[in-house]
Amino acid sequence: MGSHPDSNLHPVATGPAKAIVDAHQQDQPLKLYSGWFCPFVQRAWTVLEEKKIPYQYIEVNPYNKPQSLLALNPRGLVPTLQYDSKPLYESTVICEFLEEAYPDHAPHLMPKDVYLRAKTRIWTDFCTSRVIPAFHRFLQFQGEGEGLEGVRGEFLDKLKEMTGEMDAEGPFFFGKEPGLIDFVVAPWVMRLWIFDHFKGGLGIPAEGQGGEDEALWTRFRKWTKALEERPSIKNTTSEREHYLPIYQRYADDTAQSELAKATRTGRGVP
Ligand SMILES: N[C@@H](CCC(=O)N[C@@H](CS)C(=O)NCC(=O)O)C(=O)O
Repeated sequence: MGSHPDSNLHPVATGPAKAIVDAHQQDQPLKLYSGWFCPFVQRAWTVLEEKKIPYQYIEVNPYNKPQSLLALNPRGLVPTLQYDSKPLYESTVICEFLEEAYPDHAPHLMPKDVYLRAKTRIWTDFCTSRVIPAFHRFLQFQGEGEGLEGVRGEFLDKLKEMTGEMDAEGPFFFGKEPGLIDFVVAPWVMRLWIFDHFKGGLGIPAEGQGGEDEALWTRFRKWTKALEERPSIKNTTSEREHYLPIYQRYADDTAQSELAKATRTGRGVP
């Protein structure tokens, strides 16, 4: 485990996320075992921040698993939560749990409307089973030309499909206020810049150039802007330079087999 390439990743949160980490070092009954770089962590972390739930932030490297993490979660994944001395894991489960366990903490992120609650779960699953895999197929694709356009197009299709489900006005997925679905997808939206860095651009048409998809891309931009400006999301994000070496390995093809293995065993990769 110590030999995993990411066991050497930057050890701590930086930039805006550092201030939040520093402010959550005090002992609390609720503990978040976290990796600053992990998008699955960011789902749970933004929900804790949104709801101003008291928690203690504990940085661990899940590629160099400390006993304290393994004792709570034998698979050693982050995020892992310690609640009342009991362990909890799986980011989407944690998000729903926080919503239910702290009913007095506003904002309420699960819609009141039962249909929108169901829709939250459908698009949460779509994010996990469609958007994230397409994100990685695009990032890992080697070469240029038609093949690259193919994986890029496939990823953009997933974003378009999801955008088509949003409230027409927004700016958030279901309207004026953000909900759980926004925080479930936001970590990958916050990482879209890596495609500019590694793949010559994400490829979303410039304003006015979207043809028949212009309205969809306008709506998508409105959504991403609202996410990027949301303090809970902005302030749980670290400096770009420290994410780069992690994504570099996927973009360089050196992490193909890790991704395949992680996918087979139901784990995620950053
Ligand atoms: N399905 C999990 C995925 C969490 C996950 O895979 N986290 C990664 C870091 S981004 C991890 O802990 N990896 C350690 C490992 O694969 O051993 C969730 O949603 O919480």
